[in-house]
Amino acid sequence: MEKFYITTPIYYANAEPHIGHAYTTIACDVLARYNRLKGKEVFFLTGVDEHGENIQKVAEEKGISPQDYCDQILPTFISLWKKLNISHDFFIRTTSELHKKGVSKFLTRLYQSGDIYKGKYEGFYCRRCERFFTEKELADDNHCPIHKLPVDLVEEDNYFFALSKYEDRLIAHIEANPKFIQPETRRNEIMGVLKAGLKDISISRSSVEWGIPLPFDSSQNIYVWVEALCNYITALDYYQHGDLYHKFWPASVHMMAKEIIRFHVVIWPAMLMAVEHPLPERIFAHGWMTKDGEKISKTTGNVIDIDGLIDDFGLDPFRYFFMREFSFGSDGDYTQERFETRYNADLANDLGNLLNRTLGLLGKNFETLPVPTKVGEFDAEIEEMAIQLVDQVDRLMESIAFDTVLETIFEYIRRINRYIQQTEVWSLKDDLERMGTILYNAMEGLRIVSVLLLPFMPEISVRICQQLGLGDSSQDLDSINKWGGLPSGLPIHKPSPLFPRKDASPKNKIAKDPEPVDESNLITIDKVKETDLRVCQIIGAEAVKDADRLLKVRVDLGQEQRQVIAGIAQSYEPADLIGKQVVLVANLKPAKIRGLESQGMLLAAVSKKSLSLITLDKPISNGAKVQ
Ligand code: ME8
Repeated sequence: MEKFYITTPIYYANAEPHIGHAYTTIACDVLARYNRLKGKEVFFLTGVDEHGENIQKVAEEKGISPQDYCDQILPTFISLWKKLNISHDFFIRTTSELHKKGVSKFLTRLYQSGDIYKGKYEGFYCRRCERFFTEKELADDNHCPIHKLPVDLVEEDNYFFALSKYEDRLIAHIEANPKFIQPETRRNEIMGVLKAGLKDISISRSSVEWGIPLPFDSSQNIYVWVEALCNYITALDYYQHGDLYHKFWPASVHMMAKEIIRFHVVIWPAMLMAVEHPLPERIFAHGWMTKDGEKISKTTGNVIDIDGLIDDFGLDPFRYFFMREFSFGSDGDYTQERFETRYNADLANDLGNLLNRTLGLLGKNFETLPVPTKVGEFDAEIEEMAIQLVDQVDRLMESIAFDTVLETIFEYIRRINRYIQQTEVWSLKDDLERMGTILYNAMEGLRIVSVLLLPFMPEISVRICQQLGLGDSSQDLDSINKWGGLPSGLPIHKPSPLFPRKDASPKNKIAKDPEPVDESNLITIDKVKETDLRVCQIIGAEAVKDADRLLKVRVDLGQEQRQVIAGIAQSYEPADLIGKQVVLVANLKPAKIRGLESQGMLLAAVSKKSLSLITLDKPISNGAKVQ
C-alpha cells in the first residue's frame, strides 16, 4: 500500500494555540484525509515543542516547574485539535521519553559523522525565536525581523555542526528535485541564501537549562531547534529504528509557514545528509494569516475568536473558509465580513440551496429516487464535468492548491444549479421521466461533490451523503471515478438545511433562515396584475413620535399625493429620502398605523439586518405602472 507521511511543525508550548496554528493543522488534516480517501496508508503527525528558554521563562513567571507548565498547557492543544476534528495519527511531545531517546540517538550519530566540533559562538540572538540572526538579517536598530524586539549579542562555547560543508550538496538536491521546496517563491529565496554561502551553526547551549543534554557532553543542552527538527523521526520511534520508521520515513510533506522554512530546507536536510538518512520529499511553506496586515502571533493574541466563529457558523464552514479564502502559499488578511460573505455565497446559496431544492422537488414528485431514463439537453455536460472534476481535484490537491480545489468544486456546484434553472425542472410535472432524469443527475453530481469535499468538511460530507439516501456508507475516490454510482430506488429524504443563513453583520449575530424560493408554488400573471404597483416620488419624510422604526412619508403619485407609514427609520434618515423615486403598492387597503393613516406600502428588499428601498434605474413620470 502506498504511504503518505505528513507533519505540522511542532508548536511552541509557551502559549496557547491560535488561528495560525489552526490554519497549518487544518491544511495538513485536509491532505491526510484526501490521501486516506485515495487509499494510501497515512501517518499524520503533529505535536508540541516543549523545551527551550521561552518555556523556561513562562514557567518561572508562573512559579512552577517547566514540566508542570508543559503539562498544564498541553490540553489547550489537544482540545483545539479535537474541536477542529483533526485526524492526526500521533501527537509528539518533546518532553516524552520517545523523543528524548530518539534525539540522543540522532545526535550521537551526528557526532560520529565527524561534522561536530567545539567552538566559540558570538551572534545576535532573539529569545522569542530562539535563534541567531546575522547582522544583515536584523531589522532596524538591531531588532528581530520577526518579533521586532531587541536582540542580544551572545557569546558562548558551543558545539558546532559543519553546515557550510553541505552547501553544494543542498543546491544540487534542490535543483534535482523541483518539488523539494514549494512554493516556487520560497525555493528561489532559499537558493539565494545558499548561493550567498552558509555558516556553520551552533547546536548546543550552555546557558539554557530546560532541554535535552548532548549525549556526548552533558554539560550542554541541545539547541532547541536541532532537537525540535528531530521530532519528525523520533515520532516514528527512531530510537528502535523499527517498522514504523522504515514504513514512513522519509516524510511526504513537511508543512509550515514561511518563517521557519530555512530550518527545514537547510539545517534539517544537511543533518540528515551527515547521518546518511533519506531527505523529506517535500517541504511546503504557506503564507501568514494576518489581521489588518499584521501577522497573527502569540504577541497579537487571539485576534480571531475560533470558538465564537465555530459556535456561530459550525466547524466545517470554519474549515472551509480558511482553506478557500486565501491563496495557499500567500498571506491572507482575515475579516469577519469575508467569512460571512463566503459562508452565505458558497455554502448557504450554492451548495445548501442545491441540495434543498433538489430534495424538495424529488419529495414532491417521487416516492423514491427515479431511474434516469430520458436524456435531454445539458445532461452530457453535467456528466462530463463531473468526471473531469475528479481528475482536476486530484491534480490540484497534488500541488497543494486548496483554494483552487474548492473553487473548482464550487464551479461545478454552480453549474448544477444553472442546469436546474435552464431545464426549468420544476415545470416538468407533465414529463416526470425527464424531471426524474434531471433530478437524478443533480443528486449524482452532489454525491461526487460530497466525496470531494470530505477532506475539507468531513461532517458536512457525511450529512450530504445521508440526505442523498446513502446512509453512513464509507466514501472513497474509487466510488466517484465513474458516473451513475448513485443507486435509483433509494428513499428520498426531507431536506435539512446544512448551512442556516447568516446575515452579514459585524457582530455576527445568527439570523433566521430565509424561506427558500418555492418553485412548485407558482402563480399566474393574473395574480401579479392584481397588485397595482406605481412609481412615486418621496416629497416629505419625518419620524413618527415614539416609534423608532417608522417614518411618515409623503409621496407624489402624479395625479395625487399619499401618506405612507413605512418601517424604514433604521435604514434611512428622513432627509436622505427626499427626491427618491420608489415603488408603491397603490391598491393596498388603507390602514391605521400608530393612529396615522397609511395609504399604501413602499417596496423594499429586506434581509435580517438591512433594508433597501426599491428605486428606479432611470427617471420616469410619477404614477407610472410597474409591471
Ligand atoms: O516555530 N499564519 O513554533 P510556533 C499562518 N516550535 N501560520 C501560522 C501563523 C500565522 N499567523 N502563526 C503561526 C515554531 N503559524 C517551532 C517549530 S518545527 C520543528 C518547530 C503556524 O508555535 C505556522 O505553521 O511559533 C508556523 O510555521 C508555525 O505555526 C509556528 O509555530
